[in-house]
Amino acid sequence: PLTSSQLVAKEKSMMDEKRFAHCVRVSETARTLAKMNGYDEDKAALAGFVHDYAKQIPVEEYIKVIKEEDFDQDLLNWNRAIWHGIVGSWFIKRDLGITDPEILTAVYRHTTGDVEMTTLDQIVFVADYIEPGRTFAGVEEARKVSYADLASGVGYELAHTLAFLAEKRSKIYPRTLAAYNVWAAE
Ligand code: DGI
Ligand code: FE
Ligand code: FE
Ligand code: FE
Repeated sequence: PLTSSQLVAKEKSMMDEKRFAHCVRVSETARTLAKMNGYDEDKAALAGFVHDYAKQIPVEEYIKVIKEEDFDQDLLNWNRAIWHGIVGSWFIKRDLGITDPEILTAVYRHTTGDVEMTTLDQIVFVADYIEPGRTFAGVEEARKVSYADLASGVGYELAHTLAFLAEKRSKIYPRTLAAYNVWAAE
């Protein structure tokens, strides 16, 4: 395993400064949410820090890994927005030596959500959405809802992400839709 300064240096080498600053803010927000929800703060902070580790890995490298490793080949029909969580957790294990399944699963699920989400999954999913650098319409409401009740924050985020994607006529990943049905639909 890497020392923490090696881990920070490796992550920094993988992304531009804006993305790195986002990861730091998600880490801090995840720590706050962990404190409020009785979860291990250091673990939440680490999961938040690494959640977008793989966001800027080249598309060709993703395609190679999806083809050569044990991934659902349907992933080839998607893009980095979907890959960087699902395949990103594989890169994090390989490059950062993080093996804690709770952290890897939280990264795996951080973009789409899932039908089942642990407390850490919810923390990373919500922290990514409400970190202080986010400025989209509705983010203040998302913060209010999420700090009042974490699971309600997950529902708010899924409902609004789905509406945002549908408005653009983007393809909805089936797991995003399944998560919406569990966490957001009445
Ligand atoms: O990596 P970030 O930008 O910090 O945030 P993210 O990983 O939560 O989301 C990245 C993008 O993925 C965001 O613009 C919304 C999009 N996304 C989430 N679910 C789906 C999706 N895009 C498509 N096409 N389909 C989905 O189901
Ligand atoms: Fe992400
Ligand atoms: Fe997210
Ligand atoms: Fe993110």
